[in-house]
Amino acid sequence: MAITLYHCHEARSMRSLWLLHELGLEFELVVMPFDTRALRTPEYLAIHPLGRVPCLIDGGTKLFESGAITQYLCETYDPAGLGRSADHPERAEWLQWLHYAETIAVHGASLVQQFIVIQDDAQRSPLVQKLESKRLEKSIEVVDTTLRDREYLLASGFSAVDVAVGYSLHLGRAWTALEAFPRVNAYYQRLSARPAFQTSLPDRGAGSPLEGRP
Ligand SMILES: N[C@@H](CCC(=O)N[C@@H](CS)C(=O)NCC(=O)O)C(=O)O
Repeated sequence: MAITLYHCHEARSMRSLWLLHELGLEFELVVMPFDTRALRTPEYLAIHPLGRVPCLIDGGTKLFESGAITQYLCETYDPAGLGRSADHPERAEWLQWLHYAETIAVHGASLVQQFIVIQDDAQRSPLVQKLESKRLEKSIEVVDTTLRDREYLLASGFSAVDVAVGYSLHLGRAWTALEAFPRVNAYYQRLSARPAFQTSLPDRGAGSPLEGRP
């Protein structure tokens, strides 16, 4: 069955792209500019009702929400590998981290809005910037504590939730230095060295909103 992923460079859809590469699946990639003029066309709104990314089409199945896409891809194409089935002892933890990835990312996304999307200085809010930065740091601290006794989020090793949270750290590091969290920093280095992660990054100058950030 043909898989298509709608993606903007270094957006939440990077989770789905990175996972598709980890799973070694064949797919068509549709890269869209991170720009409402491209994302809110009637054609794309018919695919994703909010005009956001990611959206995945797999034959007759159409899915948005990166967490749902992670779970769907694991359950459909890799039940015993990067996912954790309903009867697996690590299932609850796997689900927790899958969704915790968004807890981290919403703060990064809010900072993207504050520093990149809002272009008029007068419209930016130093208070929101301060609050969101602090909440981002706190959410990363939880990952740092978890990594005290393990290399990946699950004790059994690398799984799809490292892709989900790994993307959130990739986004978060644009706004807060991961060096302040030594275990998270080492974890991010391990994740970002993976060929599937590297393949999911845009070429320089390809127009990512994070371009020019650390
Ligand atoms: N919770 C959703 C978030 C989707 C989302 O907001 N994506 C952002 C990119 S990171 C987007 O498409 N923004 C474009 C816009 O809001 O115009 C997910 O994980 O898929």
